[in-house]
Amino acid sequence: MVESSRTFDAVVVGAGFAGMYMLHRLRELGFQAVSFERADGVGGTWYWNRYPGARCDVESLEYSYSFSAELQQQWEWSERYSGQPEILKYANHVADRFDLRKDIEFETSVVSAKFNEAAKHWVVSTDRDETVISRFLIMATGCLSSTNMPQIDGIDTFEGETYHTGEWPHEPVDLNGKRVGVIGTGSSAIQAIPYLANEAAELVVFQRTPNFSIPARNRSADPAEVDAVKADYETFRAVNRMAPAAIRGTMPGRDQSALDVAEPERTEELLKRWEHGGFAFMGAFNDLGLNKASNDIAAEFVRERIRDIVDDPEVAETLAPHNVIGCKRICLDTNYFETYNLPHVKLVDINKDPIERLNANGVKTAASQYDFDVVVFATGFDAMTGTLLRIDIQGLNGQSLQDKWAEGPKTYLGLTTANFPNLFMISGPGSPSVLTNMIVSIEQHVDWIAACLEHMRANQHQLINADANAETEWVAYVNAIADMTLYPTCNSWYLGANIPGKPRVFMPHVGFPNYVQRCEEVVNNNYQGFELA
Ligand code: N01
Repeated sequence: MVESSRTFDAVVVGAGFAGMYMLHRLRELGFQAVSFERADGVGGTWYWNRYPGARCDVESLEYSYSFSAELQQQWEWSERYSGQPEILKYANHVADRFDLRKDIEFETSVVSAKFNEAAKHWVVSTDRDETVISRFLIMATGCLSSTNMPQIDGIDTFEGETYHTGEWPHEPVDLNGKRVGVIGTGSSAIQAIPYLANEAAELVVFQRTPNFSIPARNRSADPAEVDAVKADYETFRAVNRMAPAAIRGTMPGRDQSALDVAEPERTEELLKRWEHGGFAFMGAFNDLGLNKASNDIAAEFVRERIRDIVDDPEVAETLAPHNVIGCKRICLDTNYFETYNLPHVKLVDINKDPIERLNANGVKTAASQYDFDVVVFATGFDAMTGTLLRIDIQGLNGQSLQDKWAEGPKTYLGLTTANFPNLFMISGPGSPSVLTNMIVSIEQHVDWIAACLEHMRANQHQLINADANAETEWVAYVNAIADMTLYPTCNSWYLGANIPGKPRVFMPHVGFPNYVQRCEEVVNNNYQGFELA
């Protein structure tokens, strides 16, 4: 390992939307910063997730940076929900516009970061055989950036092509006339399957858990709507930040329980939102995420729609989810359920006919052999902690993050973790992150970190460290809020339930406005819960 003489105020790990904005803010404030990025381009999630049909589930006018008035005025989105290529183009535009590339080192992965107590700095090592020194270490590593490959016997024996949706190749994948198998039916699969079915000669989907999906109703951007938003973008953003998920559509449409609205009005409201498309469906009433009886009404409404759409009643029943709607992140689709009416598309319920193994020709289930040219793993991510724990991060007394988080992530505000001084996480576990519009959460975290660094500089503090008690209370608080909702009732990746052996802890903080208020209170109380030295 080459000891570099390079010294920074801050190392930012990652150059996705979080890393890029962090770098921009640090430079604005006059800090010497570098970003290390494992990809050969910016964009993070939107760099890697190039599977056919990849599209954002938050509307374009909301899913964009707000920090630059000129940027948000000048950039034109072409659709209601942006597709991956357009979002990646936007990320590249931002990198160029703010001249970020000169401080981003691409194709460079951070492999370890060790805190030197005597020198009060981080020693950061990369896979380029270099170590650099930095006062601050800022993890902008993303929540869904470590893919999950299922532990299925014989995966390596399959002689066809395999792809993971989260690491889709950059060059086009030709599926024309091929027999394609898809494992998984989460958001990625639900978006990809209609596109894969368009090309493939045969498509077989292996489903473990059916998922709720609402039509996205994507369309071209409406110039009148764009003009109206741009006429007062600040107010538009401010209103969105007040919504529970920092997404306009998640604001309850009426402040009433589904149980307090009589038929036919109740169904009409759900139908109106189904027709409108998107997350607004879950805002129909004020308690769909809180009250099981209300939730059942919305869930049954969606099951009815699936029965309407899917011709074969048996297939419709297999596709109809029976868990709590919204307990896993709700999916938005374009023609997902319709795809199962195509004669060359088949659904296999692996609860009834389990996958035994992959072999040279394809997938062997208990009852059948399915031969494929291509198998697509749409099997998700080791979410929120996966990437952080793949880096050997050591804090005070050489304690590793892996050891500290062996029973689940422990953070204060989802921004810091006790005994890892001067380390910040952007959208870390314990913050709203994945339950929100990620860009809004990212901007809030970056601004909080930037203000903290300024405060430290102004007051000549060298170290910030979360107090262990404040952290314990925070973890309990995050779980207590989650327990007031229906979130913990299913096997979601929010709980780590998708990864065998991962501790089962609800990781994100439910609610954005209440979280922002807590962060502001901490600052106003002179960084309550932190030791500043
Ligand atoms: O991953 P997932 P994803 N055998 O974990 C199945 C965001 N996102 O990539 O549910 C068989 O949701 C697994 O089954 P089960 C969004 O936040 C956003 O689809 O665990 N099957 C499930 O069906 C989303 O929530 C957008 O029983 C196995 C699937 O694989 C998150 O990314 C688009 C299995 C994984 O689903 C993750 O979505 C795409 C096994 N061994 C993604 N292991 C938008 O913005 C796993 N599965 C629209």
